[in-house]
Amino acid sequence: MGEPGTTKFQTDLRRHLRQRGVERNLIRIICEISEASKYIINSIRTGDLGVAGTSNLYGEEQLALDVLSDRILQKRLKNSGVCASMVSEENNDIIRFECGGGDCYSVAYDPLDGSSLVDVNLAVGTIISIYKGDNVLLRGREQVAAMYILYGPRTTLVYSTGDGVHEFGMNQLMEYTLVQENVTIDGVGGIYSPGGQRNLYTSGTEKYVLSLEESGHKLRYSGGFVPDINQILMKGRGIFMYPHLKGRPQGKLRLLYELNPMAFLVEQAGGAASNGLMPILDIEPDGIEMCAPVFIGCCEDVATAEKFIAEESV
Ligand code: AFP
Repeated sequence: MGEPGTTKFQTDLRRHLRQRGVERNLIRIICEISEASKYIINSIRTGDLGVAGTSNLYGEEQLALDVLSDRILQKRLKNSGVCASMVSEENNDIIRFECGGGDCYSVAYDPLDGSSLVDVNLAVGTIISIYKGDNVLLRGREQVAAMYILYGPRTTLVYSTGDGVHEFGMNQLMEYTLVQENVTIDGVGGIYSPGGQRNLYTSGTEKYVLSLEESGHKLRYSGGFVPDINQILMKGRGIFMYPHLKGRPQGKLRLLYELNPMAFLVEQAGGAASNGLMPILDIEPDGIEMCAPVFIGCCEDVATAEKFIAEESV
């Protein structure tokens, strides 16, 4: 709850982080990112929807919004004075900054995940992974915080610093105020989000999806990782997958800026995240561009996925 005399709905992000005893410089990083999101919102609503004429390290064509969102975040992190290094889906290299006294942090981020959905007015998001020190090429288990901002009908911010998952909504003054604490994934069933081309699914994944449908799971897939994961977190049940595909054994989603932060949040909420064989958070990254298959959501559904994948490899 908030301090006496205030309801928890008046608890803003900075106050909440202080109440939870988060380290001062980590509060600074998280609040800088929340401020950056206000400029990203404006660029989504008014910005150029065209291409930037460049491509990212995956060879994917960049949109002007990708580049603009990346620049907004990069500037904020650099000016924070407590960011030692950062890596973005939109850049080819790790960028290093001079870091002042005190604790420093490193950030891996996807500035505008799902940006190709903006021109059809679907929800998109910013995904953030934070490590202590000057290295981001670490297992996801080493993260000290993860967060995302979801630009949908409402703008919401969800974060965890390892002490539960907490949701904030943006009010009319563009401030983030607490909506709910300790979001949990404790149900079974509900929805399933099957990413990737179905005709490229391996036999184990295909059997798994059929089992989900037979158990009454409803298909919910927007093509945006942030809204699709947010739906599972806020409903407290369900499973998202972007599996290994025939001809694409590592799937599509990026370990550093998409899978690790979401796996951190989902595990903090009592769920699970696996590449089909092992927890996402235990994967040793071999480079900033590393991708991995993913099954993420309620523990039971993830365990069932691993069983079908194990049987397929026999
Ligand atoms: P973009 O950021 O290139 O739009 O990709 C979004 C994404 O990385 C993730 O948000 C979705 O879950 C996934 O791609 C959707 O991929 P498919 O379009 O292949 O289903």
